[in-house]
Order: sequence, then C-alpha cells, then structure tokens
Amino acid sequence: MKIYLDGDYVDEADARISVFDHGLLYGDGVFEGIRLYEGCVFRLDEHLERLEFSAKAILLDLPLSRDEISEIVCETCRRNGLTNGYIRLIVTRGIGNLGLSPDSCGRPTVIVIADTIELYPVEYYEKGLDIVTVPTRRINPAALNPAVKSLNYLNNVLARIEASQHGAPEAIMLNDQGYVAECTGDNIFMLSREKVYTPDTSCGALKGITRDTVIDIAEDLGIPLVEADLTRYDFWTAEECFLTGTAAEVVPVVRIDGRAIGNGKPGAVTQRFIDSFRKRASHEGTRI
Ligand code: PXG
Repeated sequence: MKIYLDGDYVDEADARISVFDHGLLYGDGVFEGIRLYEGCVFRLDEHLERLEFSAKAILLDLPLSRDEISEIVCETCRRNGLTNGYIRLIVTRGIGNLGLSPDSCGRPTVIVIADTIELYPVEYYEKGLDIVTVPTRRINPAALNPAVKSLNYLNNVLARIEASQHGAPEAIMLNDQGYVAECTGDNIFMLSREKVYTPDTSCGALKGITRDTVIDIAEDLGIPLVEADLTRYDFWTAEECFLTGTAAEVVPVVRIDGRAIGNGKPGAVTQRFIDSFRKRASHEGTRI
C-alpha cells in the first residue's frame, strides 16, 4: 500500500511519523474519513471544507490548498489501484518539543491513507441494530466543539467501549443537558408522524456529511425534516430510527435501551433513505 506522507508517496512500512509529532503527543490535529465509490470520491469538496473549518477552529494553518489536497486524495487512490475504498486524511500540528504549546511545531504533517473498506455485516442492514445509551456524555461544545473533527477521539472511544460492554455495535451519546447528541461515530435520525427528526447540531454533534446527504434526500423525497432538541423518550417512542456515517452509510436501528422501535423491524421510510443514499453514492462524486 502507498501512503501519502508530507509530499511523498511511500510504502506502508516507510510511512512513519515522529514521536514528537503533536498529533501523537496531544491529539493535536484534525482528520476526515471519506469514501470512494466506483472510482468517484463522495462529497470530496464538503469533506475538504469541513477539514478547513476544523483546522480553522483549532488555529491550524493547512499547508496545502483545497485543490492540492483534492489532487493528493485522488492520486493516493490511483496509486493504490482502488475503485472502492475508504480514505483517511489526517493533518497534525507537526513535530515540536514536549511542551503543550504548538509554537514549537514547524510544518503540519499531512497524511493520506487509502485502503479497501471492510463493510458492515449485511445483517446490520437487513435486521437493524440494537443500541444502548451510554453514561459517557458528549463533550460540552464550550470545551471542545464536537463539530471539530479533531484527533481527540477519546470521548467517543470510551463511549464505544461502553457500547461493547453491553454487546451493542453503536451507542447513543447525550449532551451535558441530557439531550441526544449523536452516536460514537454516526449521526442519528428518527421518524415520528411522517416527519424525520435529527438532533440540531447545536446539541453538540458532528455536522456529518452523510447527515447532510440525508437532509438533501428528505427534500427530494418530500419528507419533512426537523432539526431539534430530542430526548431519549423521543427515540424510544419513534416509529423508525436510523444512523448515518461515512462507514455505516444509512443503517436501521430496531432497538434502543431494550425498547423495540416501531414494530422492531427496519422501517419502510428508512429503506427509502438507504436506497436513495446508495443511488447517490454510486452516481455522484469527484472522479479520481
Ligand atoms: N459523528 C461522529 C462523532 C463521527 O465521528 C459521524 C458522526 C458521521 O459523519 P460523516 O461525515 O462520516 O457522515 C462521525 C464520522 C469509523 C469512523 O471508523 C467513523 C467516523 C469517524 C472516524 C472513524 O467507523 N465517523
């Protein structure tokens, strides 16, 4: 596998970074997870805009323009002979000394990994997920805004461990006020009385690219979509529920905290979103 690392395409074994990189020392950096479908990068411009916004929020000057990063992402896919895959784009603060301050860091480190993707098991889509709410809360936006896709994922990692302790593949995370924020690596939606609801991003959730795509699909399908403060009760009593994320795409949820959602089977509206998403994923995108 060829990996882009600071200007070169190197073999996986040679893709090494310094132990003084502040991405490692402090989780000081930002990243994106992006999909390649049928030779086209899905919503590349949106991912690069989000990367720019994440970098801006943490006062990290990206060393490359959007066009340059876009070309590197495509070239990394080409060099690995991929037509379908998962791209991980990472920008760290770079190499510095052991102090917390980024002042000692020179140039940010830029890494692009493009690999085949291990898809979620088909039964997730056919049978739906059984998920739980975990005790670990989503970080307060006044501390580190969850809209920043930073290398600080420990909050989500802890929540994912708690999910696994309950045998669940994903988990609902609440914000510090107790409203539903999102899942550990996915956004969450539900259907109630012919409207689709999702937590407003002011609740403290990542502005997911798949979430945005689902909002566009809802408009296409003529289904009203509402962004609001939502409680666990709202989800327990919903008719349908589904999650969205770059890895998961659109995946049904059939049980939350031991309560069956609707009739306990993936919903018909959810299926329309899954079908629509798959159609878009295979037709849209930036050809590499
Ligand atoms: N919320 C969080 C906290 C995320 O990390 C999403 C929502 C969905 O956003 P997108 O833009 O992908 O629709 C994410 C992103 C993984 C993995 O390996 C998943 C994400 C990030 C990192 C790793 O499953 N999801």
